[in-house]
Order: sequence, then C-alpha cells, then structure tokens
Amino acid sequence: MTMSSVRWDLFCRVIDNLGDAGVCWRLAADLAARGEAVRLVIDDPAPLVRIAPDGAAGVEVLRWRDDVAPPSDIQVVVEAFACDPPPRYVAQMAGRGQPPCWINLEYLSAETHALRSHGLPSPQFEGPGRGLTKWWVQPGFTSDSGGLLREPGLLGAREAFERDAWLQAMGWPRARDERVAVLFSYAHAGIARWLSTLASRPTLLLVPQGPAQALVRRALGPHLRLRTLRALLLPWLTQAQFDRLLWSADSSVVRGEDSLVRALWAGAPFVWQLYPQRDGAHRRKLQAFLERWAAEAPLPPGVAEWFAWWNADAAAAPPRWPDAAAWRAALSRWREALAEQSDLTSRLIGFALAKR
Ligand code: TRH
Repeated sequence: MTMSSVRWDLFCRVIDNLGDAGVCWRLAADLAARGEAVRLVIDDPAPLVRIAPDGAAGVEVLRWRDDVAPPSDIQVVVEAFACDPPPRYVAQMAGRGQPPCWINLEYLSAETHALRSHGLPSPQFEGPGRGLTKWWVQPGFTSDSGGLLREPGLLGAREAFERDAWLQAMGWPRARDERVAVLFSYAHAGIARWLSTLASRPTLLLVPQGPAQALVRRALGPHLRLRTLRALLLPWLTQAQFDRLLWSADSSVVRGEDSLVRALWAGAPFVWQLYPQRDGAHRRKLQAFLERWAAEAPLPPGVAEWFAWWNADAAAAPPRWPDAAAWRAALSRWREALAEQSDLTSRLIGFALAKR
C-alpha cells in the first residue's frame, strides 16, 4: 500500500455462472492497477481459479466469513449486487468515528428505472448498520450513470492487436479464407439451425467453456465439422485472453453483462443473449439496451431481429444475416461515444471521494 492509496473492501457472492466473480475481479484488479489497496471478499473463489489463476498485484482475495473485520484504515466498502456484507462487519463500520463510504454496485442496465437509482442514498434506520448511509451506483451507458468498466490502455491494446499472430500462439490458427466466430452463450433451441447458417462460408467457430460446448458437440458430431464450418472447444481462458478472443472475432455471441461490455469494446458485430428470467425481465432489459444503442446510431435492418432470435425460446429459423459493414459501423459510432465517457472505476473513485 502506498502513502496515497485508498483502502477498499469489495464483497462478492457468487450466485450463478461467472459474471458476479468476473465483474468483481475486473474492478478489483483495475483499482489495484491504479494504486488502490484492495481486498476482495468472496464466498466462492472457484471461478477466480479459472479466470484469474495468477491473481493481480495489490489484490488480496479472502474467503467470505461471518467474522471478517474491516481493516482499521478502511475507506471504501463496495458490496456487489446487493450481496449484504456480514452483519458483524457492518456493525463495525457503523462503530467507526469516520465510517467508510459504503456503496452497493448494481448490475449493468440501460433501463430508466435503474438509471434513476444511480447515486441515491439509502439511509440505514435499523439493523447493524443503523446510522450509516449506503449509496447506489448503477453501471450504465450514459454519463449520468456509473459507466462501464474500461481499464486504462484497453482500447489502445485492442487497436494494436494482431489476431492471426495471437490465434497462432494460442494454438488455434485460422485458415486465410476463414472468418472467426465466437460462441459464448447459454442453451438455445435453435443452435443447430444457427450452426447450419454459419456453415455456408468457411468459418472457424471458437467456443469458450460453458453449456454451448455440449450443444455444439451434439449438433456437429465428434469431428466438430459441418461443410466449411469447423469448431474448436476452448479450455478456460484468463480474462485478458477472453478479451483477446473477442478481439479476434468477426462476429460473436456473448451472454452476461461482463462479456457484453467486452464485446462492445471489441467492436465487431455481436449478439447479446441475456440470462433468461421467468418473468421476462430480460426482454425489457434487452429492449432498453437496443433503444439506448439506437439513440446513438440507428440500428441497421435485421440487427434487432438477431438479438430477438437469440433471446427467444423457440427453435425458429434464424433471421437473415444483417449487412456486416453496416452493423460494425453502427456499433463503432456508439463505441466511440462510450469511449469518450469516463469509465466505471474512475467514477467509483470520484464518487467515494465526494461522499467521504
Ligand atoms: O457467466 P455469465 O453468464 O454471468 C451472468 C451474469 O453475471 C448475469 O448478470 C447473471 O444474472 C447470470 O450470470 C446468473 O456471463 P458474464 O457476465 O459475461 O461473465 C462471464 C465472465 O467469465 C467474464 O468476466 C469473462 C469470463 N470468462 C473468462 O475470463 N474466461 C473464460 O474462459 C470464460 C468462459 C469466461
């Protein structure tokens, strides 16, 4: 810890999949790279073993325990996705002469009701945190939200990236005429039909770990081939490798909020398959996302249909592939506008400083 660094505790509960740990890890590593002192308190470190096996300088990972205590010089406490730090920890925060700034970091959303909650205080009138204020930070796509994670230097590294050299180094070389597609999805009833449309042109399909691997194997058979399509089922990648995988793609399918943001920064046409919710909340969330994008750059014909298809339950035939150049251009316009905004970590640091 340097003289000027601020001490942060981040709390994370892994509910499902990789996204909770993925977002918390990126934030922890980004804060530490900027000189902050960070502890990540997590109930299940298993996802980190896969996506961040080497850790990061300046980040200490602690297993969640009810008796974890705030360090004496704690200044900011972030609970991810309203995960409720242990009551004893909260009581100890409340007992401090100068309590730390307490932030609840929400799931990324473009929905208006979510945006309205950004920056709001939640005074604690009862319970172990009585007397404290918890502040809401809502990641989003506008300058009046919490913003998006974007580490310093990320876009420069993406610009300088050479995909064929990287694919070769990873052991997945591309034939000269092959386009590259990435499939990081949940299950989908129409996946075999989608694969069949991909097979109309020479394609290298790269499939990261997850349920899509079994679906692809079932649809393509043990040789993982269909006409001019060949698929590779990938091992676990670090987050830095995962980003580069998306940078290598001519198009991709991504699923949770973290891979969505990474696909945006990658800049190639992509479809976002949201985690399906019984009450259809994911459809409203998708709609808000598409409307936000369209407010920055009109969506080319067919793009919204692709997003709808990937978020539908039925095995209907996939829609016509939209014009890739128009799709990329519409994405670039939004991406450029987003890149002009400050990033989530900078906003969090500023927010915590202002509230203390
Ligand atoms: O894993 P996800 O589907 O997580 C989702 C979201 O968090 C969503 O909000 C939640 O409701 C739902 O789970 C239950 O997708 P997401 O958010 O894209 O996170 C994936 C993370 O895993 C991302 O940080 C990239 C990382 N990853 C790697 O780093 N290496 C890999 O090999 C793979 C497969 C993933």
